[in-house]
Amino acid sequence: MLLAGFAADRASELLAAVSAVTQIAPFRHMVTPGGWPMSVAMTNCGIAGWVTDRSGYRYDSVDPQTSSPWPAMPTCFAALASAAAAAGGFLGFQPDACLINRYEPGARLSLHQDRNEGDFDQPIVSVSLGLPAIFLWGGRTRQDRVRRIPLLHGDVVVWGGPARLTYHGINPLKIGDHPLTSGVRYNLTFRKAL
Ligand code: MD6
Ligand code: FE
Repeated sequence: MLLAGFAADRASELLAAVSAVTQIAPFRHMVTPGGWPMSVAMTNCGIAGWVTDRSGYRYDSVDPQTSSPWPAMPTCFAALASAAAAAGGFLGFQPDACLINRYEPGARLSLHQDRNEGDFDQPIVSVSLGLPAIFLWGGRTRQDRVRRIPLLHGDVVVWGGPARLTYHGINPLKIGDHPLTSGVRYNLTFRKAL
């Protein structure tokens, strides 16, 4: 479910919290199991963080770059995620992990499933901030045809139930200038990882 503009009125508070998190756990280009640095810069907050390196994808309670726990989830993050999930029909969603993605022009996320979480009955809540992007929404297999859905500043996608393992991705970001984020797009994806 796309909740258009659901987070728009809280965007500056959310972006201030992103800035606070990234002073403790900086954005970095993680390496895929195949050995290539990702074009999207990532960090996490919450009790678990999604990481990738040569050994694979996993959730880790410690930031491998600092050997410290990930920063706590900001209160405004958790509140938004629960409210959006409820608006999407998932009552009682309490995320324990938030992956924060930063896209610069040209950065992309190839088609993937989110399947490192423990409980596929829990939805994912995804928040777009800053520059627009084209979201690729496929089907249950990589071969299914893909729809292209523009995601704008403040949009929230709530994703669960039969759609939980849908293949998805983000097209290469186009150059732009946004009043709140200048030349980048941020995406917050909230999960129940553990
Ligand atoms: C992004 N989002 O929007 C990347 N995953 O930048 C995701 O990969 C994603 O938006 C699972 C559920 C929702 C998402
Ligand atoms: Fe994903």
